[in-house]
Amino acid sequence: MKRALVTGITGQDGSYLTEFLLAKGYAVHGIIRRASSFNTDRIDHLYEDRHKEHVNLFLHYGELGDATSLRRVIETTEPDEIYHLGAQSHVRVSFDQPLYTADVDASGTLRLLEAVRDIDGRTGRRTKVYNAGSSEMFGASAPPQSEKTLFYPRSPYAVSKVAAHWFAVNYREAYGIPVSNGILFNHESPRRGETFVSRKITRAVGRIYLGLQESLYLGNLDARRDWGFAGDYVEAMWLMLQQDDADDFVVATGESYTVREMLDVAFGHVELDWRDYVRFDPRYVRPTEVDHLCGDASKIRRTLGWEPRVGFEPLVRMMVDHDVELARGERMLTDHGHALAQRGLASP
Ligand code: NAP
Ligand code: F7E
Repeated sequence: MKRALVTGITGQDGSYLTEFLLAKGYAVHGIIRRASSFNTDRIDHLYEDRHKEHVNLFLHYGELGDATSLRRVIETTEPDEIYHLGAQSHVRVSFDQPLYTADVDASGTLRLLEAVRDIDGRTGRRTKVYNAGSSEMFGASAPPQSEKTLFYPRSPYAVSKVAAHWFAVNYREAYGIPVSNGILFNHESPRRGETFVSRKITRAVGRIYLGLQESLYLGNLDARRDWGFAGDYVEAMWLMLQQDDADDFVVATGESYTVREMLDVAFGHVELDWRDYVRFDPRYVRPTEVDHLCGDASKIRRTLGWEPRVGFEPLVRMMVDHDVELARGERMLTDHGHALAQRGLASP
């Protein structure tokens, strides 16, 4: 049985990847952060009591800022494959917390690679590593963006991801660690964090449709993104680690749409006109924006046979359907006198 270790297992991608790996027969170990409230919602449906006989999912406390915990978890779990997904992943927030973002996203990746370098050097193991890179690294470089496109990062998040990318390349070349960089374009799902624009929109559509919210405040509606489905993208991560030689790959659909077009599809799905509800709030505009990302994923299509299955419109409709159901549940609660959680409304 292969063993995988996943950093960021409680995130959107961590949850889809864990489902995928468990279905392939892996034992999956995940690193979670201690929090004052439960932060395992996205993987609760996969978790089994450790005391049962056949358990394949194990959680360990750790932190990307804490090299000792990373090292200890890698030493005790002896993974064949590490999927490094943990990060402060919000671009807007990275302008508010640049040092923290750099520490977790850039230095955190380096801490992980250092642990692998030492442990593999001592034991003779050959641990494969996937590093979660981002299309944000291309930033101001014109589309279509491929593995050959120059990085021109436009936020502390993107700069940190560029550093992590080059740390990974350097550790591959210097120490022979088989680390692959995935350069993934935006990917969304009903499990997407509620402060990213797609989910912020679809949550609002559900609540507006059910009479729980009056308006939706957004920033720049002209930004274009190449939006795919997270469930498709975790397969690409796994495919990269099934190769003998580590390499870097762009993962994208090859189509891009504006935030405005996403509003058309999302509100249109419940027959509402977004112009009646969407308002502008300059708080959501970034000091430096990334205007247009559209990926050229021909390398991974050609060499690993990966294809996206879910297109833009079905993706947005899937998310709206999910969030209308969620809002129905909230509506029932408010009808019975419970207060509605407002946290989604104060989002970056
Ligand atoms: P996400 O939902 O924000 O999940 C991030 C994960 O990282 C969570 O499990 C989070 O834990 C964990 N984490 C954050 N800070 C940490 C720290 N200091 N120590 C340990 N763990 C920490 O992100 P995602 O959408 O799944 O993305 C996965 C990875 O791909 C990230 O590296 C992201 O930057 C990158 N990426 C994402 C996209 C995309 O469109 N989704 C595109 C390109 C690249 P908590 O649950 O406790 O917060
Ligand atoms: O913004 C615009 C915003 O926050 C998309 C992360 O997963 O993908 C993600 O980063 C666009 C931007 O994603 C609001 O200005 C307008 O142009 O959903 P987002 P992102 O910044 O592209 C990349 C690939 C990652 O690697 C990241 O980890 O939408 N926008 N109004 C808004 N964005 C937000 N969040 N909120 C707004 O109100």
